[in-house]
Amino acid sequence: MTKAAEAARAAVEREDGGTLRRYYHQMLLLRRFEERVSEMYVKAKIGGYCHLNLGEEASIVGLMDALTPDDYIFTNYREHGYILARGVEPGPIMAELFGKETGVSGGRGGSMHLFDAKAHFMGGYAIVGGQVPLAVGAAYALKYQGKPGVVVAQMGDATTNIGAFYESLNLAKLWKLPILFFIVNNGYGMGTSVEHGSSEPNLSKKGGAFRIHGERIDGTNVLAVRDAVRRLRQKAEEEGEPAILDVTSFRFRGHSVIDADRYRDADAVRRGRETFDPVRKFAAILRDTGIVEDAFLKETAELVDRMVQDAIDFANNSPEPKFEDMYTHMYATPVPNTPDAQDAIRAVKINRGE
Ligand SMILES: Cc1ncc(C[n+]2csc(CCOP(=O)(O)OP(=O)(O)O)c2C)c(N)n1
Ligand SMILES: [Mg+2]
Repeated sequence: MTKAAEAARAAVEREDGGTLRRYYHQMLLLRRFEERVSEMYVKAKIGGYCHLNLGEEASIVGLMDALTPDDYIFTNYREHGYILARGVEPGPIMAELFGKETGVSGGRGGSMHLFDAKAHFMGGYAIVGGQVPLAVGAAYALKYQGKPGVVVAQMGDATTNIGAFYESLNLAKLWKLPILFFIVNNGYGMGTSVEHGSSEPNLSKKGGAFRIHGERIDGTNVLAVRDAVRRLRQKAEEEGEPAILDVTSFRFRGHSVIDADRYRDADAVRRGRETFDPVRKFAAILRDTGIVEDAFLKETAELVDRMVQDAIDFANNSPEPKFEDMYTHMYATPVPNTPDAQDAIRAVKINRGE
């Protein structure tokens, strides 16, 4: 056994069994949800772009378990797992992907724009880096209003090459804001590897010029992620000390569900999936340490399958948004009788086959 594997096993043995079983259940829910989403996309139930969290389950569950209900989360467009792990019901999340009225964003946002204000889940942003300055603004608001909690700015590795990232780091440190920059380092920004896109491949160092502390964390180890987030979260909240977390993982599929992933060697991808599968690794360690038996793994799989099937049924049986509501939830004044608006309505009707 490697040193890392020994340490991982020892950490599991120190942990309470109920907590470990809960993490496994959540990680498997994320896994099955994304697998079925991929299937629903092929069946044309889901339109637009769609990005999956496959391979990132441990980093998501570890992060979310370390947060409190006061905390706020801003993410990129690869966010299905985050809102699920935040405890939002799978049905309205799936319904949002299906563009239905019952979706978390009323069917107006889709896969990249999941949102739930009550859960402090501030969404899904499609513009790379767009969420980062917004998260800094929210952290400023918490500090200004003297409220408890921290803000998490989740992003991908390639996002650390965007200018707004550095402006955000500067203000976060300068103003001593309660914020964590949670970088999901899945090795790629679309078809560009970290080594090709970033002059500093160790992303935890990218706050150096701003005197921001950074750490690299194994994103396939749920306990390692949770413990790092807990520790850094506390410093952010109590001392106004922001931090960068460079959380490594392996991207199981192409960038989005329609990416054929031709720029990666197929054998290397197969090997990567075997080596870095956080769900399988966790199941193996729980079984080897005697914390769970095969029956538990089987029951959990059945339970999760049912939950995701229920979410799909809910989404399928939900109504489409109504035409009369086309201009609700908008900042601009509705102008439903202009020729442009009538064209838009006709286009949607044609799409729906009406
Ligand atoms: C400002 C901007 N530039 C380019 C794009 C196109 N784009 C979408 S995702 C992406 C890659 C981002 O990769 P990363 O930050 O590593 O996140 P990941 O997809 O791996 O989660 C790019 C370039 C965009 N959406 N916004
Ligand atoms: Mg990436």
